Amino acid sequence: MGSKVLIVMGSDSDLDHLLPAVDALKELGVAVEVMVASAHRSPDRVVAIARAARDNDFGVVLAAAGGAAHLAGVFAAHTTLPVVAVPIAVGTLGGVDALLSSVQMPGGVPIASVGIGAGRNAGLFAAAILSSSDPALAARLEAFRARQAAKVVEADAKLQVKLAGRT
Ligand code: RP5
Repeated sequence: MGSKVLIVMGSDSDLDHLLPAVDALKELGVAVEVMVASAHRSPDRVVAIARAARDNDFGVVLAAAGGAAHLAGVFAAHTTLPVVAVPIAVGTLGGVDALLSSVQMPGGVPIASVGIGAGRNAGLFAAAILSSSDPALAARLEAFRARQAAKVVEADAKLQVKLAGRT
């Protein structure tokens, strides 16, 4: 299985929504590359990147686009790697258009999707996919989850102190 995550976005204007994915992957020691390629403005570029992705050692693709988002579906049509859509909120429909475009793929070439603008979750999910064939990454993901759980306990302890102070 490829070891890297490819983040492809329909426009450089999507970048801010994807930086949390980059940060999450770096935190987990996963190599990530980010590219701009638009399914409607640069269709040949999307096809070329998708067809080469497996040979370029990518194991998971995160495809971010807003509006009538079709980048993830088009990308998935040209690779058998798992593709996860990241619907971006742009324009009047607030990302619901991109979300529905992602989750309502007709049968045959499925993609997964995270929530609207959920870049960090997309990064964490990509790491989880890669961890199925990478024990060292699985261990780092376990440690990340443990740190996260500890923060919840810490928040609860602070809450109890605060509530105890109320009469
Ligand atoms: C989509 O259109 C892009 O992914 C972006 O979310 C949206 C707007 O793109 P720009 O007009 O900012 O380039 O294809």
